Amino acid sequence: MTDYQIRYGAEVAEALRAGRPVVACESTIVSHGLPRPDNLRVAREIERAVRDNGAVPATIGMVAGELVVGLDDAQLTRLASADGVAKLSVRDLAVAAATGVDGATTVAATSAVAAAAGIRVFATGGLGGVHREAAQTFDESADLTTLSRTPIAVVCAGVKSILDVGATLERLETLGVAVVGYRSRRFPGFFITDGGFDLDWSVESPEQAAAVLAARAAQAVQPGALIVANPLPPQEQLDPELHDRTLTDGLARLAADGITGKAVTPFLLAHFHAATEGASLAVNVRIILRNAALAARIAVAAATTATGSGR
Ligand code: PSU
Ligand code: MN
Repeated sequence: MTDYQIRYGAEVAEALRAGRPVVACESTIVSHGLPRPDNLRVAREIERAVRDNGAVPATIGMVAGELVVGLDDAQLTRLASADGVAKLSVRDLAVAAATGVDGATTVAATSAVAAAAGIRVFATGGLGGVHREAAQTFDESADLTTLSRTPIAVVCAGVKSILDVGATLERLETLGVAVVGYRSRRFPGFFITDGGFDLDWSVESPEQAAAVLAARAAQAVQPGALIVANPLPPQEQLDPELHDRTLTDGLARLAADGITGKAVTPFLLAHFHAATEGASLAVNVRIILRNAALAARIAVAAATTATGSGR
């Protein structure tokens, strides 16, 4: 039935051949990170934001065992609506293909597949990271180790405070993953503008982010990703007091319900959406659309740079 090769959407294949800007988009936020039915609408809006800023969107996911770069609308609808869509990290990709399932790709899997496809920029919401009980549970997202060996720019709004933010930044340092703020030297906390930690570096424009990618490629020394942390403007963040209350409550429920492993992140995301009665959803959508727009502008700048240098 299949040779297990990556399948490309027609528009994405053409754009990659021509060296036009392409932005990878993640499907786990659609299948597991956002509530239905808003998730499908948001998935389409993400693609629209990429297009409006001059790049071609390539949403990545698995449909009946086929790994697709550039899902079409029917495939996107299926991953947003079907029951039992698997959450796929890198290690799951081959098993899921061989068993023919539907799956959504995490930041780790989306980055790895996008880089293999020759895509240099990826837009998402928040990264996975070090969980709060990691010293006991060893629960650290494979996003971190994957980003240490995957050459791609990931535009995100930092990590949610459901994680241990400080430990996540320490691990990113250890793993050799570059982190720059977008017009900020503070690491964002997803729903909240300031996650509580300083960054060593910032970039001031999409062109400067693209210059980092060009330098990285020319030096050919650092194997890993560039994280571009794009904070929400303070007036658009979730009310910090509501945020803290919801977090405390969510962590208590997690413990009470005995939720562990890969179910932790989706559980806490669903808790936020329910407990804030839509306030966190509106903020979440705003974050993703801003990241998609910035990623597209970086991809455009990177394509221009690459053309200019004759590569
Ligand atoms: N953080 C968010 N929203 C998300 C995720 C993380 O704010 O949707 C998803 C991403 O797909 C990320 C994954 O790669 O959760 C991390 O899951 P885990 O902690 O099980 O590695
Ligand atoms: Mn985990």
